[in-house]
Amino acid sequence: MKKTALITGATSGIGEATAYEFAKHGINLILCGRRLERLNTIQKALNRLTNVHILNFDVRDKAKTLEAIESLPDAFKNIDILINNAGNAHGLDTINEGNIDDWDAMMDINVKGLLYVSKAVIPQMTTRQSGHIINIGSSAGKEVYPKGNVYCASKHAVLAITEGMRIDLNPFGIKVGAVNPGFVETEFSQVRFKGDKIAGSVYNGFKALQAKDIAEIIYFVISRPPHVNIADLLVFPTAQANSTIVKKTN
Ligand code: NDP
Ligand code: 8X3
Repeated sequence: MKKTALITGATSGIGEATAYEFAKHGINLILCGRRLERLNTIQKALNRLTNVHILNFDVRDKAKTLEAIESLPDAFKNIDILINNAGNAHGLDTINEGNIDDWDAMMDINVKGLLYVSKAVIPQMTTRQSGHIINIGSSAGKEVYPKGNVYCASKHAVLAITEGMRIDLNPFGIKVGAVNPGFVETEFSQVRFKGDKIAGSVYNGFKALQAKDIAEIIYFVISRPPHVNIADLLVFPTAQANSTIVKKTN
């Protein structure tokens, strides 16, 4: 039987690429995000390959998140795979210069939003005693880099939540894991730097990971046999050694 996956942050970058990768493999898709036009475009493109339902909500809005997932039509109600991907960095500042609204955004989206979506999906997985949850963490969840403070904290929280989920959902046979990328060339830096031209230079001088690279890894993780759970996966571009060391050509 065809599986159904819910992907948050499916309107760009890693989430969008994962939607394309899953569609290629015939997985039914529930695609989420705030930018409705993009959801419509992606749905149109992928409908040829699989069944696609879109949910348009902001993960910061607890009530809307629960309501949206509750509203799923019967054909999409049983979610086998949850990809908690929605998230971003907002700003790159020292803790003394950081912006409180940026801090709120990162904690509200990357941490609380992930929890709200999980809260809406987990009960049906525990009832069915099956399911697979992948949280998109980051290398920033493994180490703290200068000016990364709150973004790194949010991604450390994602990893702690992932471990907690794996423990608590273990009796129900639910797989839980994290995929933690280093630099991936998406809209991430446009968002972090609020459209400033510096965003365009983040990936200069080396070959960053592409969203498709991560999507293929996520598909690999979800396509392992039932007894195999990839609990935690860290992936860098070859040029990157850690959060601060990158071999550049210029
Ligand atoms: P993008 O900016 O390209 O994608 C972010 C996605 O998150 C968009 O689809 C966006 O959709 C969604 N999103 C953001 N805020 C909200 C919100 N409030 N409610 C609902 N959806 C939201 O970045 P990436 O693809 O790179 O990021 C995806 C994940 O990967 C993030 O969790 C990020 O932290 C993580 N990551 C990224 C790395 C990188 O270098 N790019 C490296 C390591 C981890 P919309 O705006 O339409 O709502
Ligand atoms: C994104 C990777 O190093 O830009 O999570 O924070 S980094």
